[in-house]
Amino acid sequence: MPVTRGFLGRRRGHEGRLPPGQYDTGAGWPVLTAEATPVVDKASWSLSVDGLVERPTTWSWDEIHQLPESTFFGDIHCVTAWSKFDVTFKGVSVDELLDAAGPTPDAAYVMVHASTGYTTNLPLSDLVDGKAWVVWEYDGKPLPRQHGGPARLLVPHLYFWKSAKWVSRLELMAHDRPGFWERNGYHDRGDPWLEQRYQGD
Ligand SMILES: Nc1nc2c(c(=O)[nH]1)N[C@H]1C(S)=C(S)[C@@H](COP(=O)(O)O)O[C@H]1N2
Ligand SMILES: [Mo]
Repeated sequence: MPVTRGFLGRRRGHEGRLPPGQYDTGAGWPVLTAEATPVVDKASWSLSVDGLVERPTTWSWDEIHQLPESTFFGDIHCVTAWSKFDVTFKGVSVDELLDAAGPTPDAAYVMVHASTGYTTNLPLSDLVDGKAWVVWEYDGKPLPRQHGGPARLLVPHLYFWKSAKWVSRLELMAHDRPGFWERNGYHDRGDPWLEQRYQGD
């Protein structure tokens, strides 16, 4: 019988799923926002993939919903030490967006921009092969505004500061450049299993 990770998670609890130095925040979901929470209207919402791509592409709210939907079920980990188990998000895989835009051979890093000006950087390899999503639903409901609604990036295998709320642009680059928290002392990559919290970790 096929057994999904979610089934195992509910059946067997959370052993082995808490990265070092993290605690289980339980049913709550803390809000961590550096800027003022914006009101982002779906009618004017857009997401662009540009920079080192063959076909710079911008999707409207309706257009992005034409892409094949995909669901993430799993865990998220914030650098401030809370982890949250068994979260469900729905949206589109970043792979779909990159397939449309066509990264050029020299594209190796991505600067993720939010409409508020928040930025975070990642290696392109951390956004491909089913590891990252642009999501608009949490737990079957529209993503709440304070959590990045109408849509945010989701990169659950890295600390949650990489998951930019109110995401508006993925800029493909040849060379790495630090984003907002990375300029302010956070680790460039942020793997929770390696406890890459701060520069030098
Ligand atoms: N635009 C934006 N995105 C952001 C942040 C932010 O301050 N602004 N904070 C990051 C951090 S540090 C974390 S832990 C998560 C928090 O997401 P949440 O408020 O939905 O829990 O969003 C990340 N994305
Ligand atoms: Mo965070």
